[in-house]
Amino acid sequence: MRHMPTLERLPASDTTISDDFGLSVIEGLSQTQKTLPCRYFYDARGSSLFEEITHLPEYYPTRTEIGILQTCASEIVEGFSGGDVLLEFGSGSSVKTEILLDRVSDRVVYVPLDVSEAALADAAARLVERYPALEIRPIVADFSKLVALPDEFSNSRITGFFPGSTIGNLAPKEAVGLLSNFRKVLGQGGRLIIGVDLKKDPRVLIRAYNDAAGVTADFNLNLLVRINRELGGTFDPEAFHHKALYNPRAGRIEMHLVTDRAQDIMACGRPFHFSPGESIHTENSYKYTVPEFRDLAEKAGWKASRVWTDANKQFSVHELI
Ligand code: SAH
Ligand code: AVI
Repeated sequence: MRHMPTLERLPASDTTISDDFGLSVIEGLSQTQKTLPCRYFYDARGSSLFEEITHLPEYYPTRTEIGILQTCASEIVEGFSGGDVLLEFGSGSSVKTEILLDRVSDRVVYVPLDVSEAALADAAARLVERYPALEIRPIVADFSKLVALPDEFSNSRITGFFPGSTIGNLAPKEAVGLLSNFRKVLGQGGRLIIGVDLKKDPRVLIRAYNDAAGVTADFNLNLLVRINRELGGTFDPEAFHHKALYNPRAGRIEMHLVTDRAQDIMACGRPFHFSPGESIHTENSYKYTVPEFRDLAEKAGWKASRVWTDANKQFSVHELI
């Protein structure tokens, strides 16, 4: 049995992941429209609930993107050679990565990067067994705060991989900033393969974020459980319910946690008041058309190159160079 790779923490981010949580909660719950950043969904339970979401019949993005990758993976990895690096941002379970790795013949280095230590550890344990020749260098970090990669990669050719439409969880302006920073971090000769969910019939979108089994609701409510555990919160998760809506003007799904009654809760040692019907806005999931996304990528300094979609134009995978 091979040893588990050690999880690396980048100097710029090792203090930010947990320490930022309290500050973000205080800031978010102090606003008129209360908000919480969606990156905090992913504690161990949140990562496992997300994994469950990806198998739900209503949640089409994962299986659709997998289908696309199965058809274009050989084109994506063409030209990979020994020592090249595949760096996955928000790698989660790394399931989609296997589609690429299965088609690479040379020895590449795989760098999964995620805020969720639990997801990274599970994925690395599976991949070391499945790919005995693969070098894996997991990094625990917030991709929005990346300054530079470890020095050892400074002379490597790096392909960034950002599947899952995680880019949609950022507002378009922030998405431009993130993609522009990824371009800097990936360096000369870097390219990015990115999955982007497409605009479609809002009924399909709403179903995907309102599954009948209630897994997305649990995923959303788990954020309150995490605040209670890690920040001394006094939320009663049963006093809130999950709501997902499509905002057509912004082109995004919004997830909220709504309370029907007045409540006073404590978190981080501070009081927060909720009026009846008030919500916490916990996530946006922006949807794009192919031209809209190509424009956004070009605003970030990338050249939009190849693009692959499924036959029903539900999801897209872009190559940015
Ligand atoms: N890439 C996988 C997982 C997508 S879920 C897939 O396509 O199925 C989104 C992943 O991004 C989660 O694993 C979450 O922990 C991670 N994530 C979310 N915000 C992040 C951030 N700011 N920095 C690093 N990882 C983040
Ligand atoms: C990770 N991200 C792209 C998912 C999405 O679809 O926005 C997270 C998610 N939220 C609810 N369901 C899935």
